[in-house]
Amino acid sequence: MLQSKLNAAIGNVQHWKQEQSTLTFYTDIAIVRVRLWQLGAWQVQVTQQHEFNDFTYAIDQPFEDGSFELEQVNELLLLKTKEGTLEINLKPFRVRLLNTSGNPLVEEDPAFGSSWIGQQVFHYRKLQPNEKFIGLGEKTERLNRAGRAYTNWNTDHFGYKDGSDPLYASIPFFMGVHSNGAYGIFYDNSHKSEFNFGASNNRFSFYTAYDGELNYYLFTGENPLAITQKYTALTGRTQMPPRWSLGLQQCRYSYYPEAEVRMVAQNYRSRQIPADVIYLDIHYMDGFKVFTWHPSRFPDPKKLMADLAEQGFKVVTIMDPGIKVEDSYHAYQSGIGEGIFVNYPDGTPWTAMVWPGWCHFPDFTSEKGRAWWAHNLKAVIDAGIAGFWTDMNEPASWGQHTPPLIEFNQDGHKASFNEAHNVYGMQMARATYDGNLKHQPSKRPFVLSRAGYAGIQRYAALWTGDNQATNDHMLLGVRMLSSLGMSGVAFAGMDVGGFEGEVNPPTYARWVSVGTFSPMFRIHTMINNRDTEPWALGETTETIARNYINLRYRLLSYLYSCFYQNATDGTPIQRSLALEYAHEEDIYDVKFENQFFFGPHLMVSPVAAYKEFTKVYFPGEGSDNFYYNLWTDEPYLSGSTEIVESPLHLLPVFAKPGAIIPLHKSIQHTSEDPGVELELHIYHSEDTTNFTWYYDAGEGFGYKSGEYALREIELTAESLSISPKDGSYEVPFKWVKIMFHGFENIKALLVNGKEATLQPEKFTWLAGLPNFDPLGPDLPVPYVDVVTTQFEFLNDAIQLNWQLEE
Ligand code: NBV
Repeated sequence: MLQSKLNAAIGNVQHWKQEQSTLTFYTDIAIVRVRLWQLGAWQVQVTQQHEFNDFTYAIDQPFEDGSFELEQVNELLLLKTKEGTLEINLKPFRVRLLNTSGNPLVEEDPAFGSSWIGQQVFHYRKLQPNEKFIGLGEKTERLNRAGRAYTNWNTDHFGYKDGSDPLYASIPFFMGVHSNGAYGIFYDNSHKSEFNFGASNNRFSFYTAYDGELNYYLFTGENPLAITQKYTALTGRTQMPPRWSLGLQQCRYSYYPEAEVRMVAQNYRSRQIPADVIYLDIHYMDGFKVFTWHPSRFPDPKKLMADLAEQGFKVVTIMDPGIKVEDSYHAYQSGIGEGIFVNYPDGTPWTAMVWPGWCHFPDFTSEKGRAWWAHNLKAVIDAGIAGFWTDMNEPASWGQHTPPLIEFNQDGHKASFNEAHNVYGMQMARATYDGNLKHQPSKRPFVLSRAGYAGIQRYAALWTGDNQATNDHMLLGVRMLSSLGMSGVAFAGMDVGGFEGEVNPPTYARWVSVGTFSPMFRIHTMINNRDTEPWALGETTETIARNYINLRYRLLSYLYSCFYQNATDGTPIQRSLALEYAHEEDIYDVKFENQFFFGPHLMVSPVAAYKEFTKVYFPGEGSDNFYYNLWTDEPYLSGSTEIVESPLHLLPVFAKPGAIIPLHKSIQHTSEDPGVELELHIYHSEDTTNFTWYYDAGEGFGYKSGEYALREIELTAESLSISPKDGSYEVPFKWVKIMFHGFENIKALLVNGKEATLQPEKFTWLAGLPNFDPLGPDLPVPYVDVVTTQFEFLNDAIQLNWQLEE
């Protein structure tokens, strides 16, 4: 292998060959393999070794050939598909991806292309005019990453700031957008890598990995959403989570002893604030040793879990990877006995300091290590624990400078720390996921991980780590969740209320409102901080929090349907406006970049607690349709910018034109009966819109053999159709009530061909706020005037038609 101190360019193609649909190029100093995956990705793999490294944790499916037409024009190869052309220049070797009109979407820098400095590989891409860069998973800063650079190296970053980098998870996938269209690139290499989007230069953007192959996948599609869908076809999608994990989750560092846990549960129920999950942070363990219980704090875990289950609570426990070096500790003994720890090259285990003291670390990259972990989970699951929270799995240890010579099995492909580091956390999550399936095969696993790599979404949800209790952090968290969503990790949340620092009541109230519209909704705070349960910050805060949490529960079937969509095609739950409106410049503006869609039909404009007014951009330039303020039904034209009121109790949320939003009654937890009535809120649009409503048992795998209920809903300005029920699941809802918003003077309503009547109704999304402070401001909750019609929710097709008066 050639190794140069200076830049060594890939050079010219000396010869090339085609075997079926795989092209292999032999350049002056490298070998390149180009192939098309049927799911719609070009894979370009570049090595200076004799063989390609096909081992990856990111992808868990076999390669299937896609088809393309090959044409050679002198030194150019054109690989054509119906989505565009991959153009390969032979002298020197250069790749360009062209759209269907022949314009470049992404092209290697003509001068530098792919090259090396020593072991470090580089990929230089020409900057396109006004190119925007989005994605890259859990990264701080702006929606548009142009002009910035980032490092991928999973890092425990307590109290990080906007601008801190790297954080806990590495997802080397981003998308580029410019006037020729959108493309995505996933660089599958777990070594430390860097992404430079035109930082400190105006000539190119580039990627570099400190070692390993240049192995990238190129995607294109009509918009970034279509690209995210393809990226998740490659790296996998989150399966249907248990419904309870979509309810409110309450955490703190740490609830103990068990009386405190009971008190939290009791408070939720007596105050009628819905919640499903309580977390146990590290103090539940004996000396912070995983798989143990603190004897006096939690003397009878089984009984505690059983009692909490009676109240409708699930318990999730934290799991840290470090296993204490202690002769009498069973996990240490069996870990040593079975040889599952990460070792130095001389065969002695690597030892580092974490919570329990000196620890060894299971090698989660070995089947043996994962099986050992999964086996040990049994006792915890038997105690009634419903889910697992894998923390510190970057892996973190005091000092954070692990000697890189330690060795990992990497499923038979031995790796140093440099290569295994970024996948370690994901493999811990995988071991935990597999252990759950093994010990309770009829339950859907819930794993929440801090660290991750591309593909983590197959095993775990992510949360954004140790944030700070400020408005800015709340908004930063929103951007991070939107970025994670477009990078494949749809099931994600942030510490609501903030982890580091003391939250003030208004910030907390606003954060709970925002958390209501996050894919995962978990309140958490740091040890020694003030309490941050919804009742701990005063009555006004409690009432606002209750209002939004109730709304979260009313929206559960909507949210659950969004998770179904995500499991089916990778569409994120929380969606940056860039996914569908990438070419509208305003969405990247600092004023609007935090806005997101919650599912297909709600748009949220998160705003700092102290702001009573905010500017909102309504995407959809050129359309005559209106968004509707969720609380007031006030209309706003697509493509416009408006100032909207945002008092503390009213987070700006809007129904999209043509929104279809199912609601059921609020419940105290997800195993409670949601009642017999489904409300369907529909909003006027001149265009046809759709929603796939999905429901099932919320637990288990019956849905995989048909035990689900799926209804395709289609709305036009003058009709609503609901497809016959698909699937065998009997939903609790016997009645459906349609609530019309923004339809002017409906007449001649027919339900399944029969004349039906409309009832006027005053509707409110939020309950009223009692005025606790006689001198304080009144907080009125708006009511909207709607007309409604109600009928039986039959399994057959349902068709509504009406006319609108001119
Ligand atoms: O286990 C304690 C915390 C946990 O609460 C937090 O959510 C993690 O991100 N953990 C980190 C360990 C250290 C916190 C200073």
